[in-house]
Amino acid sequence: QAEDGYRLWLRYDQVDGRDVRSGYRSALRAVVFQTTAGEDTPVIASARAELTRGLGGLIDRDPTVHIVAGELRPELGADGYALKAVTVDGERAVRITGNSDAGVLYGTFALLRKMQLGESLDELDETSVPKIARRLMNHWDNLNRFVERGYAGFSLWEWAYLPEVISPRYEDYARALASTGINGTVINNVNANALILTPEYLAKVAALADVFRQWGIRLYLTSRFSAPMEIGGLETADPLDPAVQAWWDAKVAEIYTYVPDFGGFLVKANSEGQPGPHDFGRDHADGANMLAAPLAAEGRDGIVMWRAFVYAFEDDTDRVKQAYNQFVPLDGKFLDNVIVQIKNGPLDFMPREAFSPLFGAMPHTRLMAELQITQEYLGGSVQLAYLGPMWEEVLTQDTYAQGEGSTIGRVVDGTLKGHPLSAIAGVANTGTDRNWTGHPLAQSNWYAYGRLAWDHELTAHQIAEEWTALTFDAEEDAANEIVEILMGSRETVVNYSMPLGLHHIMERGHHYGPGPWVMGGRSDWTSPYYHQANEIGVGADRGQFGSKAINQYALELRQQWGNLDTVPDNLLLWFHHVPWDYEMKSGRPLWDELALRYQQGVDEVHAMQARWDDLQGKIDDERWDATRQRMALQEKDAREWRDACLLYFQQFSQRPLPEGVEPAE
Ligand code: GCW
Repeated sequence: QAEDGYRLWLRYDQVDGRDVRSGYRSALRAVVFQTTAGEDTPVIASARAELTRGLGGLIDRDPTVHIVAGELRPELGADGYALKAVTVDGERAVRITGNSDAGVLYGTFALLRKMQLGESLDELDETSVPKIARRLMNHWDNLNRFVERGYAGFSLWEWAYLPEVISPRYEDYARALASTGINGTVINNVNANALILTPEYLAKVAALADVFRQWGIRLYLTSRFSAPMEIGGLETADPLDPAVQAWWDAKVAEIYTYVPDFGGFLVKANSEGQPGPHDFGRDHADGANMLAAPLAAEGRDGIVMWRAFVYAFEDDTDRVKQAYNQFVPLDGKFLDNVIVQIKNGPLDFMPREAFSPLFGAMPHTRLMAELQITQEYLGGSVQLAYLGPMWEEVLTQDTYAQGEGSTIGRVVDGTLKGHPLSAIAGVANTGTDRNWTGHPLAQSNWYAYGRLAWDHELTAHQIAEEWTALTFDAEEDAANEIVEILMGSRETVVNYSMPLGLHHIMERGHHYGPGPWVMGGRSDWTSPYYHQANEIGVGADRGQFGSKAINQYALELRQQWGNLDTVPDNLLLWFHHVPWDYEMKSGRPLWDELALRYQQGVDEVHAMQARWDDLQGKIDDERWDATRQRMALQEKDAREWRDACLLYFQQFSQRPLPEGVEPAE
């Protein structure tokens, strides 16, 4: 039973129902893998192994696999696939076509997924092409195996044993990624350690890359900007110094001798104490281009993902404005193989924030989104927050950069500006926990990220349904119930922690519980900087009389969000400082509304617990009980959030709790 968690969504238990089983058996006498090369490659071998594993479990069949060459199908692009019911030697078969072996691999997983979902194969004829070219995981894993903001055990990478000892888990990890279409992984923390670029570590890195490659996954590394000084013996890391450029050129060439299909670098520079080009009087483009040049030399197709998560304490402009201020003047200055990696919000992965205005502001630069799968600000791996709805909200958000319909999804997939290089990143929630993610239901976030990276137009609901069906043996009613619980869970966390656009009011350091009060140290790491509560009201004024952050958005949004009458409740306190007695859309004064939202969050956790209790016996006991226990802790946490925040803000509002809100214990 413990394996239920380990197997993730790749369970392949026997298909229920004799009819369905026999239908599948007769439709799948053989499988044809068709690529332009028609070769049996290591990736094709993985696809075949997965098919054997999957069909063995689902219908107890080891099909004959034919590998054939076919015409290029331009509409499938590099990684897309087509599934089609065909006849081979008079027998029914399914043909999986891709231009590349990776396409066939993704098609194989798609076929197995359809069968796990009980879909018919009879008239099978469909294609699917990923909208984004580089679909990446980001691991904030340190070389000592501590995972920054990781809540599911230690890093999966066993540095001390590599390269000789290869944990079987590396392959299971790679299979899980490939099953959703992920094709790249950055294995180390953006708060980088230069040691990973030394030969000793590169040999270990190469061993991991060898495993991942068989599943169509390219390996990427973070690079510490000051590496030439730390491991190269140079006196400077100035990007315009020829000796520094030469050092990186040689280093990149060396990396390719270890990892011939190396994907490139991810860089956090001049942010939160990390070194960067500003240390040498240069800008982000100087730094990124220096690293990008050798990655594009000699036929290589490596890229630099340069993070826009930058802010400095010394800069006294509103923190949410700083990235835009630093990057927009550099638009057009980055080399073609540089892509700027932007967190969905301008602050930092809050339960809800306005989107980063950079998405609508750098037309001549390739831009990618960084989403956070790990729940740094949404309860670690204790609290349930299915993030599909949050990412759907982000990806469908209109930037109006080119008029209506300029969604973040279209910025990121490159179609808005016709940029050929497109990418997306998700900060991993995986670790050595037996079930990979700690909270059994947090696997849904890993899955949802992968599915959205492939197709950002899938809905969060659709993905939740899929994941639930793949993950649990539940009857329809119970499965629907799980989907509903998942779907509401993120908004519940918003309600009991940071409703109405409140943000960054969590406890410092661990970021887990409430901490709206003053804590010593840097003001930009303390909550009053963000909520600005006083006797008059609460919220950050980012309008024309405040920090003017709103001016970083398109006119349509400036008008909508800048106006108290039209700003949605859920971003109210993100953009406005609002009097405690301000009459909300509900007709209630702000203070009452705020208190009731906190209460609503707690009530929703209670309702969720009751619904979960009813699922006892309808899914396996182990995962049911593990989730039940976490919900008990979440309930305590939710009350703590409500009580701490309301007691704190009440000092300013000086108003009684409205009816229906339970007083603090
Ligand atoms: O959210 C903050 C986190 C840091 C993280 C940083 C970043 C990796 O608290 O732990 O560092 O963001 O994204 O660089």
